[in-house]
Amino acid sequence: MSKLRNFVLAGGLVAAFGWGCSPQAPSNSATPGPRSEQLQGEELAVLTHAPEVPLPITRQHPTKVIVKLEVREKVSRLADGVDYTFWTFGGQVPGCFIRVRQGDLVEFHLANHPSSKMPHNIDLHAVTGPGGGATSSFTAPGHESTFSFKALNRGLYVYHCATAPVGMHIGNGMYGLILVEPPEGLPKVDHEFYVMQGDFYTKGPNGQAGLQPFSMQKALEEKPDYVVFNGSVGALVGDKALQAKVGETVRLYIGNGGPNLVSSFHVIGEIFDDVYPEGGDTINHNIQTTLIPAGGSAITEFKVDAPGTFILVDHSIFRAFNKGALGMLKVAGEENKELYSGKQDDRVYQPEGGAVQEMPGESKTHPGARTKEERIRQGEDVFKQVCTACHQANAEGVPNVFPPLAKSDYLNADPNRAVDAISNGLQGEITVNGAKFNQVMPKLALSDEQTANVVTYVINNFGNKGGEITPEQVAKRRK
Ligand code: HEC
Ligand SMILES: [Cu+2]
Repeated sequence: MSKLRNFVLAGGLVAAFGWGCSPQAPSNSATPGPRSEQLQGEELAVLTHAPEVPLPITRQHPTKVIVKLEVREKVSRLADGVDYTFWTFGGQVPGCFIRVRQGDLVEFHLANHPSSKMPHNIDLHAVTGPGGGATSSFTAPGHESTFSFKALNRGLYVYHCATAPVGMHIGNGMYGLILVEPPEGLPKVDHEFYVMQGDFYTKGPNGQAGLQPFSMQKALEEKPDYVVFNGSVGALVGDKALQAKVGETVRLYIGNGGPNLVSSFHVIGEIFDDVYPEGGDTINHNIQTTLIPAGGSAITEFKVDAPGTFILVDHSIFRAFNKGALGMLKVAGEENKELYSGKQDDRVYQPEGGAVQEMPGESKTHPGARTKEERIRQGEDVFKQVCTACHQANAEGVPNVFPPLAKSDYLNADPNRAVDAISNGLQGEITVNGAKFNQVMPKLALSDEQTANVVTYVINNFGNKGGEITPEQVAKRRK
């Protein structure tokens, strides 16, 4: 008999975990007995907040699993400076991860906190029965409902609220994942993580500060202002990034709550060795991008072979770089130059044997700036063509990923830092206006003239302190 179960029978877990999800699953040192498909005993499910996943089930028999999940309506951060009233299963978006074994009898308790304004319910896609539990679990604020279901089918399933207006309840964050593990369990891996995408519709446009109400109109038009992993912009970046070491195996349980968008889930610089498409049984191999339907899931597995930061995205790429669907997996360890060399060489490319080719008339349209004003004007073109891709058109950057050039204390301390960043690239930790960045800016192939112009443009705009950088200064610095 498992330690965990003894503990439950003594009433310990109920007191220890109550209604919340625990931040991390407790260690489970159960010794499995002989396998049986007879329902035996009962236990309280340990639920976790994303990105944690409860430990694999080592039980060799089905049991009665008691799940206690509490709905809370809660204001929290959607993006920097932007708050939102989330409706949650367990206090966070996505809802707590539930892990049961195929054949388990699940006794589900849904509580709706007295502070809620709305009734809520739950439709678990793992349920075989009308409404997936929805009608049996309709719960007014300050009430608790109970229903049971048998976990007949193995797989990774979405659960969500199905109270009218359904789209609004899901759109406010009411979704999560339940894994029904096969009796033999899943192959052992070093790390399991829980990542769930969702789209959000706010009254103000992306980035507008303050408490943003839900926009029914934008939701109807399927035009989200935010598309995020784990409930907010930046939930999986910086020191909240997923972590692993070179040589380890990683399993991602990925869900998509929608309410509207499907996700083209991709990890930049990684290939999924195995994918269980749509969370079912078949296994596909060597996958770059896997499609996750709204109200659907996928399991991906891969070994991390190279160190570095791997970016999780919805490859509908504006969602990643402009609406928030971006996370990180940081892999620590030794580089393997045979596997991935890094940049080996960079030289001037001169086609047609030597002289740099010029378009006729090009030298006339770019005569070189004679005044500071001309320099600023020409620098603006370079800025729009080159810098905005990362630092954004308003030079505000992207939190945790691209630092702001606007009012940048880092840049204003010495404008030559911009010249150096363009000439040599920039990487390693820097602090800009109090925020830490640890990313890579590639070196850019700009002439001395273009570099002088764009830096002069930047330091004379976006609230920066002014000044001028000339091509001569750039040339000298580059020597
Ligand atoms: C491919 C994306 C990318 C492009 C294009 C790019 N940068 Fe950067 N830049 C970065 C990243 C990432 C950092 C932060 C590097 C770090 O964390 O060490 C950065 C840092 C900087 C910094 C120092 C930090 C700050 O905010 O003051 C300056 C200055 C800068 N870039 C200027 C420019 C200029 C000017 C251009 C256009 C000519 C440009 N960058 C183009 C990605 C980019
Ligand atoms: Cu609801």
